[in-house]
Amino acid sequence: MNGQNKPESQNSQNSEQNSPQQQKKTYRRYHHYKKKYPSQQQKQPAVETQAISFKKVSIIVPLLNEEESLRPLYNEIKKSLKTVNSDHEIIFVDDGSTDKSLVVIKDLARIDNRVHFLSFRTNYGKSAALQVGFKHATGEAVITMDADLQDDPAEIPSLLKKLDEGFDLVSGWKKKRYDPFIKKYSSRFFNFVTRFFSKVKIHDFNCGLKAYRRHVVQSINVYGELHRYIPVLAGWKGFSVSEVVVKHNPRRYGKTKFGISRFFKGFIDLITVLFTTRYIQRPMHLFGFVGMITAFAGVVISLWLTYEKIFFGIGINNRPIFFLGILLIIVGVQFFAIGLLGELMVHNFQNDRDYVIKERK
Ligand SMILES: Nc1nc2c(ncn2[C@@H]2O[C@H](COP(=O)(O)OP(=O)(O)O)[C@@H](O)[C@H]2O)c(=O)[nH]1
Ligand SMILES: [Mg+2]
Repeated sequence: MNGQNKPESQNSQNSEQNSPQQQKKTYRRYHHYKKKYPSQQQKQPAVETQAISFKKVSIIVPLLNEEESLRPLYNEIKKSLKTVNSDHEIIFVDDGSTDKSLVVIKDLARIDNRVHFLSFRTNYGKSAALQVGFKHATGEAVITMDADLQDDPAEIPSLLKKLDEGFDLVSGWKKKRYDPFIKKYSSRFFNFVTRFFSKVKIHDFNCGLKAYRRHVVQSINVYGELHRYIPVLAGWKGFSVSEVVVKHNPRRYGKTKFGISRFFKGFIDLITVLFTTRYIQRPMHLFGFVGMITAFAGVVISLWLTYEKIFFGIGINNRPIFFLGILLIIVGVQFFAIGLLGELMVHNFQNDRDYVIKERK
């Protein structure tokens, strides 16, 4: 019955609309409406686009079991990217998720050909996911962000703007954080120590939200859990690093993937970073220096004991400091030897891959 009524009503509508009288009415109604609500359309300006000199921006999202967040994240990224005048691609790197994350990503990739994804067979870690994402990025600017909506996609334009000022890396700074108490404060401590040792002057090293020029991500090597120290790796290669304050949100879905082990791993990684970036080319400067100081202290102690023995006849063999002297000499020589071995290895593996060339003719 409905089916029969429908065409009738449509017909009557059509005939009414087509009549000149009706057309006039509609016209008047429209103008009446416009007069009554004159600013309706002006109030919602067309989305203002920001002029950015990057032709294409790659958004890299490493993720592990974030099925609920992915769709809202995608929508928010898209919304945010409408405000910049660059083309874009979104690369999801699924790190062996065991929930429906991959299904969601595949769905998104089907409806949007700017969405790409890589899926690992098993969990290799966030650094590995970032590294592989970096390798596949084709944009001149690369943005990384967490998948859990704690990083706000609305900040993308401001990161790009800062990057466009001429910096090589712009890190987000979660000035007001929505994380558990212990994490907030331990993170502050980590950041302080890292800033002190690395001399890279930013506040938040491990913010998921970062923007890079592509040559930066192509010349750094992120593995293990070194993603926490990317600004250090970049800073020490001579890239300019800056930061902008970004909005941080509490986790909306799921739970954090980094437990208490992050604190221990974080410290060990800091040592690795200090070591591999600062001393890898000159191990003798570290080991040789420590070895020399240690051995020198041992020699001073031994000479002093010898002097006392010769001139004052004080026995050596039952004095505890005698053993300390010997120990210091042995340990010092060992440090020295490690430094020498390190130098030999550096000498053998020397290549020019680690030097980042800025310009050439
Ligand atoms: N690729 C990859 N991403 C991960 C892994 N663990 C966490 N993530 C992602 O890294 C981001 C931050 O992780 P999260 O657990 O929220 O850490 P938190 O915010 O520091 O507590 C999220 O997008 C996670 O999905 C992992 O093992 N591999
Ligand atoms: Mg998080």
